Amino acid sequence: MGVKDYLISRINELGTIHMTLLDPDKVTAREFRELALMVQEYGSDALMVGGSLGISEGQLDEYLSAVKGSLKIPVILFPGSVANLSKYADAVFFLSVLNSADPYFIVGAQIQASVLLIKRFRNLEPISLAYIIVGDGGAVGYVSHARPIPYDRDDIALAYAYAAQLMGFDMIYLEAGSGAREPIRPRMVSKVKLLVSKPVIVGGGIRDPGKAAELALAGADAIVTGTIVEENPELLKDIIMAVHESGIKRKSSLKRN
Ligand code: 1GP
Repeated sequence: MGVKDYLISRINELGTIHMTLLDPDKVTAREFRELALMVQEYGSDALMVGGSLGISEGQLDEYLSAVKGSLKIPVILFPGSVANLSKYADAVFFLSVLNSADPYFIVGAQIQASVLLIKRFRNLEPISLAYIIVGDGGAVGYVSHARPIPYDRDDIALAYAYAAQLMGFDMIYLEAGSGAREPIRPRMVSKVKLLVSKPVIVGGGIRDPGKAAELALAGADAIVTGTIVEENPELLKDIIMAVHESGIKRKSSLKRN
């Protein structure tokens, strides 16, 4: 089974899945391996690898080759630039920053990356992703020249998400930015989910189980956490549990109605 199909089947099974984002630039190769094995043990459903401020291909290869073979969960690249590809990953989020003001981040980098995917990284499964930046936006918002959607403008987020679905993206990511002071609001997630059928991933600034549960109950198909794994692994365990429990709760209440 491909990675996209795996993610969709986990979402169908659990209601909401959890993915951990690790930034190789913030940890050593050894820490990376330990953290990757730990999040798998805690029940995270996939490992995303990337960062907005530069990782070299050599560094990615070094870090990923050290975990290849020991991980059962898929490794999905979450590239901040075209240099962030590695043959040691299973898939790549082929992302377009839909609300960037610079066409390079919407389609320019993707053209460069697709040449690399055709010529050098044929084993990497591309999963197309509409990346929509909201609120704080964090480093990724700054670097990709995004015009972040205000936290309370559900209507604008909805317009972007529906456009993304019509354009044929596999998945939609509502991103508040790594370390955001406030995560995406549950109301925005539930409105988007009412309209779109593609999986909706939510991330940025989620650092407690309560918030993660609210977002899962609002309909998020996947919750991403990054920073917390470095800061408080025990809390990450509780977040993963809260995501899965709330996802299953939402799923069973949908079945009843
Ligand atoms: C960033 O959404 C992710 O792309 C993770 O954000 O580091 O705030 O968990 P955090």
